[in-house]
Amino acid sequence: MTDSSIRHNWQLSEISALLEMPFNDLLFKAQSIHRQMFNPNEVQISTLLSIKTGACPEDCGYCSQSAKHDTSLEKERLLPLQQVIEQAAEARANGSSRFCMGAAWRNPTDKNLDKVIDMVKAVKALGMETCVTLGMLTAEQTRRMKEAGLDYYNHNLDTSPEFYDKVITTRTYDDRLDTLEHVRDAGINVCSGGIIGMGETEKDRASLLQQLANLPAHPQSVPINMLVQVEGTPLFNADKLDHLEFIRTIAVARIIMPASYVRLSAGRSDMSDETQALCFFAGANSIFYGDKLLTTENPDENHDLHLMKKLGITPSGFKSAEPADQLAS
Ligand code: SAM
Ligand code: DTB
Ligand code: SF4
Repeated sequence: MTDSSIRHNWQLSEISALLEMPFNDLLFKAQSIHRQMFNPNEVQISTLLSIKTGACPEDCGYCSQSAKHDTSLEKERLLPLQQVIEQAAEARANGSSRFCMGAAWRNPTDKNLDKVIDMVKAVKALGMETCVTLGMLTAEQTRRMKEAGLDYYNHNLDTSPEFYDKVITTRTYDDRLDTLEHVRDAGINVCSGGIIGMGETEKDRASLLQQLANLPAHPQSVPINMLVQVEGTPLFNADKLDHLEFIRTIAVARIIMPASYVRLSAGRSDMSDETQALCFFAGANSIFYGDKLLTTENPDENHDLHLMKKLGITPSGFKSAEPADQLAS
């Protein structure tokens, strides 16, 4: 068996042992596998847009958009198609090749899905890849999304099955696994990961990674979010995460899902350049690009372009020629 073998039978003890390796050994292993599978100096970039913000009936303890939490978020109705097209065109002009649209729903109604399908078709017509995250989907709804040409569906497991009910009570872990099954069965690329820094233990992190790696197929994209603490949510003031633990989580995701894109996702605004550089070294090879995630901030584009330039990283999602080089030095 080579280091980069694709396995779906990871034991919790094996994953915990990886998480606990000496840091240098762990990063060396992750980087070695990364190099067997990917160009180590390329990072895929996507732009996010919240197409329907706030007033969500779910109670996810980290989320600014839950109607159950008293956050200062402005609620919005589903954006009109034209506005979505304009935002996607702007993202494309800034060099992004994938456009991800998120809605604060438990699940879309069929009527809402019709509207999202129009958005997917319009964004694809701009020559961009599409990704949406709309909550739970039925098998039939997933087939319709596939027909519309959707490239990726994002639906996170968020945390371990053991810690899950400390964070979310309005939908079950199995509900999430069911949606992932529909997405996989429909032939849409799966984007699924979780959040680190919610007060979970190292064992919970191992257990989340085990769930992801032991799915029938590894998600093509694995977003690892660092909790963005939002005032008014139950997880505001959760114990601050040691960023070295976050980097370790990225490294283990790289090792156990060697062919997947591992996305250094939410939380980059709270990370130093050095922390992000270590995440890339540990095998992260995709990011969200643009100064806003869904409702919270992300590093601005210039900062990211400078960082990539400093690290000699080429944004592989860029359509235009090497925007990192267009910067003044
Ligand atoms: N409502 C849909 C759902 O939950 O499936 C889609 C949108 S939801 C905001 C997408 C993912 O963003 C969540 O599953 C969670 O992993 C991540 N997320 C949301 N709020 C976050 C926060 N404050 N910090 C880090 N990640 C967050
Ligand atoms: C994912 O795993 N992270 C993105 C995307 N999938 C949709 C969302 C991060 C949201 C961070 C909090 C916010 O901006 O509301
Ligand atoms: Fe709603 Fe998604 Fe936020 Fe949960 S994470 S409250 S489902 S928008």
